[in-house]
Amino acid sequence: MSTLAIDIGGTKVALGMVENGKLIERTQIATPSTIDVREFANHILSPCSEWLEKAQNIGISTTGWVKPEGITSINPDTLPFPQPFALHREVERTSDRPVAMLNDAQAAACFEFKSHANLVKNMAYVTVSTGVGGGIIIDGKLHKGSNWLAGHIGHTVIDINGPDCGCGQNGCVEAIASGTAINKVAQATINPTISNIELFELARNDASAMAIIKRSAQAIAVLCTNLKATYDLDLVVLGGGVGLASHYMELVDEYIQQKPAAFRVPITKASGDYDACLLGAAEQFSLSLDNSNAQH
Ligand code: BMX
Ligand code: ZN
Repeated sequence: MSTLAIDIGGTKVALGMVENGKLIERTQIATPSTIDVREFANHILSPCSEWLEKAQNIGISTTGWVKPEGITSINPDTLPFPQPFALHREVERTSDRPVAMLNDAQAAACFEFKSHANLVKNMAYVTVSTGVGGGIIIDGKLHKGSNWLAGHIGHTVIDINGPDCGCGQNGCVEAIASGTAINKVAQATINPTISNIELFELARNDASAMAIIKRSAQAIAVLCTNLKATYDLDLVVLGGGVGLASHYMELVDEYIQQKPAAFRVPITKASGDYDACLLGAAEQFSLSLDNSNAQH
């Protein structure tokens, strides 16, 4: 089976051809700034017209709260979708292919679970990227909640006096640990033009740069122990540009190990690496997981 996979993030859109669970072609573009659904769909499909001809179906994973009627922003600072943004319907109309759509981290959780299914039943995928997202697997199934919101762990509050979050709360994990949050602190305290890649390089021998990264890692460790206390997880799988950055997961693990034993949870890097969400987009057409309620 050939699936055109599309992963929409706050910063970039990744596109790929997935055949029998393997990514055989891949490209990426900057996330379009248009809020017109037709323009958005045309823009993201334009680099892959050849792949589209071969694809039997299209799987989309996207930042945002994905409900049957479309995408809504929880944090419009990550990506301001007008609501509801019925991208799946528009892509279906333009491409004449079946389309399934899920939240990015929920999709990645489904993909990552496949590699661990023999050993674990309860697992969370946590992405630390533009925002902080999550997907939760309980008893081998994606936990969706009553209305597909489940997994928006970036918006659990860990500091009641913490910084404002675009979701309307303050002290959310996302407002402290995300790539956007790290960058905000770095711009204010180190150098107004530093990128997160440069910040990680600088942190090798600069204590103030390292302190910014450590604060993020500590917040993610608190998130992981909170998830352990809530769901008694067997495993947390970490992904995203920040989550996969050099030594970041090791830092998170150091903080987890400082917690009482009952709340410690094993943590590992995403087997799909930076493409876990993209592979998760295609995974919606796999029959191996009960995911039949994805938005079609
Ligand atoms: C935000 C939220 C989540 C998403 C997470 C990670 C929006 C637009 N997005 O918390 O739905 O899963 O960011 O998204 O409200 P990413 O863009 O960083 O991958
Ligand atoms: Zn929030």
